[in-house]
Amino acid sequence: MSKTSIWFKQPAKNWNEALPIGNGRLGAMVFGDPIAENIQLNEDSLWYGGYRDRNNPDARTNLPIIQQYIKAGKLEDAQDLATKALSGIPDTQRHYVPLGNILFQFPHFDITGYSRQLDLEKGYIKIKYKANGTNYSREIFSSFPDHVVVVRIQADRPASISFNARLTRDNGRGVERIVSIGGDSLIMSGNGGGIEGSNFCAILKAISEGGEIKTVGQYLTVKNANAVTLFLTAETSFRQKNPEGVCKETIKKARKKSYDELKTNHIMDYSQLFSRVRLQLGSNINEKVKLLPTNERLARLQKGYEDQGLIELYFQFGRYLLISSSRPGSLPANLQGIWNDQMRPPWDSKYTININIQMNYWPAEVSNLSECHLPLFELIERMKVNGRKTAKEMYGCRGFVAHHNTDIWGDTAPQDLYLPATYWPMGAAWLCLHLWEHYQYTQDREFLRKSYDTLKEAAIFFIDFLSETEEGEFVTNPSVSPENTYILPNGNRGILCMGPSMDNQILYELFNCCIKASQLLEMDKEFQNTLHQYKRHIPKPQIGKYGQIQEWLEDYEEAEPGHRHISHLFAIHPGSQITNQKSPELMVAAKRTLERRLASGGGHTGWSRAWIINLWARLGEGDLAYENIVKLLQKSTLPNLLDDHPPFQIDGNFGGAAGIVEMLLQSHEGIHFLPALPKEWANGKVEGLRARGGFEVSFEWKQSKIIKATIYSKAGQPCKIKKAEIIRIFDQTKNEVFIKNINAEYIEFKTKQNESYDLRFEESL
Ligand code: FUC
Repeated sequence: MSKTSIWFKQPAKNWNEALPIGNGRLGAMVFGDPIAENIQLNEDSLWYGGYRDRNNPDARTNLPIIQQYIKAGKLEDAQDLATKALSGIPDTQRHYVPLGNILFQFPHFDITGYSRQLDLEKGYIKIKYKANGTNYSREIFSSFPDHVVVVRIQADRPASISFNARLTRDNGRGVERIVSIGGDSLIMSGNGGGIEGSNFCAILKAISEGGEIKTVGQYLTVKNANAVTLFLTAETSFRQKNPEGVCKETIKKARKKSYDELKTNHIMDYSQLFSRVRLQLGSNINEKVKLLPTNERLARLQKGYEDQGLIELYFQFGRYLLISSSRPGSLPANLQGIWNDQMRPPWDSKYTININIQMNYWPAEVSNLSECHLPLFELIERMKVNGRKTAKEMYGCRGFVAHHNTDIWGDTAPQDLYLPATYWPMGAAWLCLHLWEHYQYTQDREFLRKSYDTLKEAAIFFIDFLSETEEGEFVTNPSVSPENTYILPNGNRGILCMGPSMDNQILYELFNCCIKASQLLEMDKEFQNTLHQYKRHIPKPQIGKYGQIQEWLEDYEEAEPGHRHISHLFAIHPGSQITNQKSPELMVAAKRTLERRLASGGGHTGWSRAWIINLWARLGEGDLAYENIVKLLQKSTLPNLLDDHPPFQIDGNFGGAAGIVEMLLQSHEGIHFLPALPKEWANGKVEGLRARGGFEVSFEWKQSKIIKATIYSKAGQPCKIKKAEIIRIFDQTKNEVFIKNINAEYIEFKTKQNESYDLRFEESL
């Protein structure tokens, strides 16, 4: 059993125990049943329906009336009119649908010695068992270089592999054709649904070594083979003019390669990404526990036992999931990554952008998977085109806007008729901060130059849209604090509002990064000045009557003090407007805010819990962050380690993985080692994390103190570090490097591109 693997002693009883594989685009959930194997398939671009212009034609004329109602406190009128005039028509975007299943029947009996493992180091599933006295194995992976899911079946006795397999999709829904080609392949083609839904095609081909292979009706039949390799590929008309032609070409190329060659290609490609980061938490991991199947380890932890190894595994699984669901050229990871078995999945398995999809990408840069971030940027570009139209037609504004959801088409018109979420104009603004984040970690100026217009257009929308309050502040109107409700002093409830704290905090970050980007690129001075002026008028975070960060412009009571969204702490994480250096009093208020949320039942969804981990990490509260990691695993994790909203939703996996890093390393104000180390992780080491400024960072700590670190400079930028005990820095030639004191808390040293630096701390000196 590989050290870093998720494994079971039984086949999956249901989807929540099945194991995911993916190459960014082609995904599968493998159940591993020795007799009735089910490989549930997804292709990331198979969605229901095509693009529709859903912009509400009555928005623009009614917007000033709604805004006036909100200013005058006529909330019911505002909410009633907004529901009619600001909703998209129809009110829902498109949903993601499954591709189908490969169903197998094996004539096996007397099954013993069963195991099923997902090897995270190599990115493939291995199933082993003994049946009818023969040892069987299956290996399954989804290859990024060869664009196929590969299933390899082997046995330790000749001529002992026989099975039937077929391709199916929800009792035939959307399937137009299943045909056999060449006696060893099946083609299933059809349509995702709706008038302009994408066409899809999937091909399953088998190659056997020895024995007989043929198709009968819609079945692929293998008899008495020594070994079998199956290939599955799929395409849709979202990407390809001729999905079937492309599938055939892909299979033709794949079948020219031996199984070993395909497997080596896959492992090389996958592990090149995965192996960049190593993590070891704590030094006294119980070796016996490490050998237990993952579901048993999880059950143990759920009963209250410690298992740092399981936390390491959870972290690496988050990275595995990102590599498997978001690769250059694929769509970004949606609410379920790419893994969905339902025709009408929860929240459409699309892109909720008032926290969820942003959270999916929190581990991308820090955990050294920067290229996995790229699909998100392609989606933003599609959203920009639609969002310009939404900005113009619904708001009469320049720039581009998106609300709290988008879909494969980059639809930007509001989703749902749900007041607490629908009329929130900040989706594009928040997403665009990811462009800046990517730049900060990579220092890729060319990327910044290309992305600048997108950032700028996101900001321009607000130059036109913001309303001035009587106090001279510039605020969004209408908006909401996702997805909370407030109580007015007279006891009435309100949802729509002006300038909720989260909006102000996002605007602060957006304007700041536009200013910084234009300075770096030495362009657009005039726009810089405009943004500077606007920034001054954006409301600052306020402390309310409970000592908390106010969620709204007024210090309203919250209808749900334990609400899962913690929008008003955006400025702590993922933003960095509030830090100990800048505003210690707001840090105290932020702690109070989180305590109140948690005391009232907050963190009850996986992603909410994951956000809390990141927030405690930024607040320097290692023990509290750790407590919430344990709760994430105890309350919001399925046996296959996928996040349980409930139901399955992947954001918590990604947010949880990012939170673990945030506890060990932060870089929003310069590199800070071990900013929130819990007592359970007194010793440990990590290799290959990334920090802003273009640095790759590895370090080791003992008795809760950092003892050594290596910083590799990818971009030759000066490196700022938070002071830690005594520090000395040596370059590659072992010469000591000059350290400049920036202030009482930070030091800085110059770096050369592609050189590494050894940092020595008290213990190691
Ligand atoms: C937001 C959250 C829900 C859920 C959905 C997909 O609306 O409030 O909890 O995660 O997105």
